[in-house]
Amino acid sequence: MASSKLTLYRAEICPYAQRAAIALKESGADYNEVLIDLQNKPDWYTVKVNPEGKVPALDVNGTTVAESLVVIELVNDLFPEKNLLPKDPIKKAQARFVIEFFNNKIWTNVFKHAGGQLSKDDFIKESEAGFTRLNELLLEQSKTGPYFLGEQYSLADVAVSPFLARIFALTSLFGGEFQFKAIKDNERLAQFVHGVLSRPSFRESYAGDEAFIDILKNKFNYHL
Ligand SMILES: N[C@@H](CCC(=O)N[C@@H](CS)C(=O)NCC(=O)O)C(=O)O
Repeated sequence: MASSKLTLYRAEICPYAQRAAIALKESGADYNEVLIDLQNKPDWYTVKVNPEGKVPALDVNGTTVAESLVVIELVNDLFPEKNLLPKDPIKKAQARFVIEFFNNKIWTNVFKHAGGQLSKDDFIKESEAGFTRLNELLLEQSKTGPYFLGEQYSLADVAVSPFLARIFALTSLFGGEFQFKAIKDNERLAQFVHGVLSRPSFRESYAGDEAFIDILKNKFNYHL
C-alpha cells in the first residue's frame, strides 16, 4: 500500500491534525494536503469527506479515515518499514498507554484552566504531577532519550508533541521564563521535550505558539 494515493485534510491550528501530518512526514509518504478553514468550513467537507466535520481526515485511494489516533496507526500500517510502532506487543501497548496518559493527566488541564475550572496554581500543581509521572514512564522505557522509547522515534512522540507544544505556548503567558519544575529537575524528561519539539516533522507542521495563544484569548477569552 506504500504507493496509495493519500490526501490529508487538516487545519494548521489543530493539534489532532498535526499528529497526522507528522506521521505522514515521518513515513516519507507522498501525499496531498487540503487545508480546511474551520471558521468557515465548506459544506462539501462534511458531505464528502468526514460526516463528523472534524479534521484530520485521511483519504486513502478514495476511502476516508478520521480520528487522529486511528489515522496515525493507519499511516504506520501503510509504511510498516518505518517502525513507528514497536513490534513487541508490550512496548506497543506502553506507547499507546502514554498517549492516553498524556491526554488524561496533562493535556486535560489546559482547557480546564483556560475555561476557568482550574486556577493557575492548580493547573501548575496538576501538570507537575502529570509531568513527574511522565518522567517515570520515560525512564521505564529507557534510561536515555530523547524519545519515549529511547533512540527510536514512535507514534507516542508523534501523538504527544503537538499538545506538549501548546502547553508551553500557554505557559509562555505566565512570564518570568516559567518552566515546570518536573522538567527542570529531570534530565530524561527535559531531553524528551527538546527531542520531540525539535524534530523536523514537528517543526514543519507547527503553526507556532501565537496561533494557539490566539485561540485561548479569542475562543476561551483567556486572561491571567
Ligand atoms: N478526536 C478527534 C478530535 C479532532 C478535533 O477536535 N478537531 C477539531 C479541530 S482541532 C475540529 O475539526 N473541530 C471541528 C470544528 O471546529 O468545526 C481526533 O483525534 O481527530
